[in-house]
Amino acid sequence: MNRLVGLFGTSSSGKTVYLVTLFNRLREDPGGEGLALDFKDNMDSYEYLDYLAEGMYVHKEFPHATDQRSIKRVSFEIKGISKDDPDLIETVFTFNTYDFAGETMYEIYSPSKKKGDSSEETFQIKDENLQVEGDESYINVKKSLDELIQNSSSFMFMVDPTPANKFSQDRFIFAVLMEIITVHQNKYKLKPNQKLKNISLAFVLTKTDTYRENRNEQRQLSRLIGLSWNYAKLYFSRERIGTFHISSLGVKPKVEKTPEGYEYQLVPDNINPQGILEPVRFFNKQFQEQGK
Ligand SMILES: Nc1nc2c(ncn2[C@@H]2O[C@H](COP(=O)(O)OP(=O)(O)OP(=O)(O)O)[C@@H](O)[C@H]2O)c(=O)[nH]1
Ligand SMILES: [Mg+2]
Repeated sequence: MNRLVGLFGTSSSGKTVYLVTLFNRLREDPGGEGLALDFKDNMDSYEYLDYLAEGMYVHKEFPHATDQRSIKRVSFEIKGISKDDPDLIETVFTFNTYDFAGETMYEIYSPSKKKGDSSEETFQIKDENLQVEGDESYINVKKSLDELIQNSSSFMFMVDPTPANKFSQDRFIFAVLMEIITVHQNKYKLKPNQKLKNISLAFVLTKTDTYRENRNEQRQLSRLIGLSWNYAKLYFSRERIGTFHISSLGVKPKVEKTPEGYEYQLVPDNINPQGILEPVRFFNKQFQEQGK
């Protein structure tokens, strides 16, 4: 079983901001939390996150909504450092994802899409990781996402507590779950009514700084993504489903208005992420158990 985690979430659910604050936290305090990042052969991921971190922490700018036509593979290893023996690197897993525009993912997996639509052509986009000219720098997004689903043994879903469209968010996550189930049932030749016992799922409620009430994650998930949540409980093993609430910022950002009346959020000066390491610890534990 590989140790790849695929990250999914609709547009604006907080994927990119999460990756940046996680990066910054573990970079500031390598090993202090018993966890460290290792970029190894993934220096482009390092540069990408470093660039976004500078934007957020120095220039106080949120990452732009990830460009629909761009695609960024973000890949790093997370190492667990043993508490008993700091010289020992205990466990390792690779966090491998594409920082995709949620919008693009949504269009691809939206089940309302008519069968027979050629998503093949619609989703040929430039791969910024590839430094070659011409046709070869274009990759098929649908194929990359399918590959991510095929190759990952675990999945993380970012759930926006204040989605632009609640129904769309649920439908999107549901569609991705269906894809995961189909792909893995085929891969391991399972019967259609068999659970996927080896796959771990983390449902992560983001932006919890924006509300006080209702910290009960399962109740929140039922309310926000009822269909997906029920489906997950049905097809995956209960011990392999983790639920979390996080705030990548830790404080509610102030809202300002441009002279034209357009509202935007200011990056707070005192970013103080809450709970962002919990999903990482969950995967670490899941992989350790699988490894036994
Ligand atoms: N209050 C609050 N807002 C947040 C938090 N994290 C992200 N946001 C807001 O949500 C917006 C979208 O976050 P992103 O991380 O860019 O979302 P994304 O999932 O990468 O979205 P796409 O790239 O469009 O798919 C940010 O610009 C912030 O305004 C958080 O912890 N708290
Ligand atoms: Mg993004």
